[in-house]
Amino acid sequence: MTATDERPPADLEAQFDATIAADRRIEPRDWMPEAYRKTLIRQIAQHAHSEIIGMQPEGNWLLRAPSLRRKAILLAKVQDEAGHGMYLYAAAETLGVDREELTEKLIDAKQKYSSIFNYPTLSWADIGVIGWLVDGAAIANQVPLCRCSYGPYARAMIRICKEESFHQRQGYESLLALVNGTDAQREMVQESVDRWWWPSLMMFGPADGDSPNTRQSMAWGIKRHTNDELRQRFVDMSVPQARTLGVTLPDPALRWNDERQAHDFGEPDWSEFQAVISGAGPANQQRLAHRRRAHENGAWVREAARAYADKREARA
Ligand code: BYC
Repeated sequence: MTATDERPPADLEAQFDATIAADRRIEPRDWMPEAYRKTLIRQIAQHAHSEIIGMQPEGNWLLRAPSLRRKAILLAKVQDEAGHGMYLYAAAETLGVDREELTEKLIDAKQKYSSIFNYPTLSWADIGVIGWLVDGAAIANQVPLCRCSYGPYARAMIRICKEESFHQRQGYESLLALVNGTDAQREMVQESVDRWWWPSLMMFGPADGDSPNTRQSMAWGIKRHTNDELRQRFVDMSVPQARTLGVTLPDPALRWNDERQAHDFGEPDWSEFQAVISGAGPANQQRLAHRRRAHENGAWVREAARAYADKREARA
């Protein structure tokens, strides 16, 4: 019996169901339904691609960071994102795909990556705001994934979340420095928040009523909360942080609802979200072209590594 057999003996299916019901982890050696495996590959690959493409908007400011200290921090963060991509591709490989195949799908635009990385980084404040809002949203979304039912993904997420937490703090700290600076610096932060707030809310995915995958992913213990639940958590978390920074979140509908003990907020522009995830966002073409070029430029490294591995194997 292999992991991909269509009709498992009833006991294997029962064992899988019992593992999920008891909130234990499914491991690569365990039988799993094909649809569970495919859902995980889809989500983990999309997540890995996001980490790798996510290096581009921040990498854009490496040569223009305002001080050596800021440059060193940003460099470390961008390198961390590469590491996250690697952990995640490794987790996907335990499901029987290889990263070469996943990379091909990314550069052929056959697999998605997070919508957020299709927006340009236009000012230095964007780097702080990405740390605060984008990494903040990433944490809200990813902490529950540490309890995902698939063991290798859950374990990768524990490590990633620790690093994301540092990323979020460095972003916030960098914004604190700017808002305590000149008027021009404060304006730069506000202008950046105005651009990144709504795309950050979209990171959580479509509204629950329009999310085809949530119900099944929650039944399998892959997702632990719906997209709207996590979006709400993120809004509630961000409002007091915005107050401390002295910035305004660009949503006239945003207000505390005493009855719900949560903030009410406006609706993201879902047509913009659909355009961005279908390849028509402001930087989609540029991001994929850059990734494609990097892949082609790295061909000699892959060839050399392969030749070296073959040589070692022949010697052994
Ligand atoms: N962008 O049924 P739904 C990071 C797609 S990296 C693009 O709700 P699901 C970071 C979705 O894939 C951030 N596509 O889907 C890195 C589906 O399309 P397909 C990445 C999106 O999977 C560097 C369709 O819309 N984080 O944090 O149940 C620096 C319907 O959606 C998006 C992860 O990947 C989107 N925003 O829920 C800083 C976390 N949203 O595949 C930070 C792991 C939805 O059917 N992933 N789609 O063609 C998840 O938690 C879930 O996959 C999502 C979507 C909540 C994103």
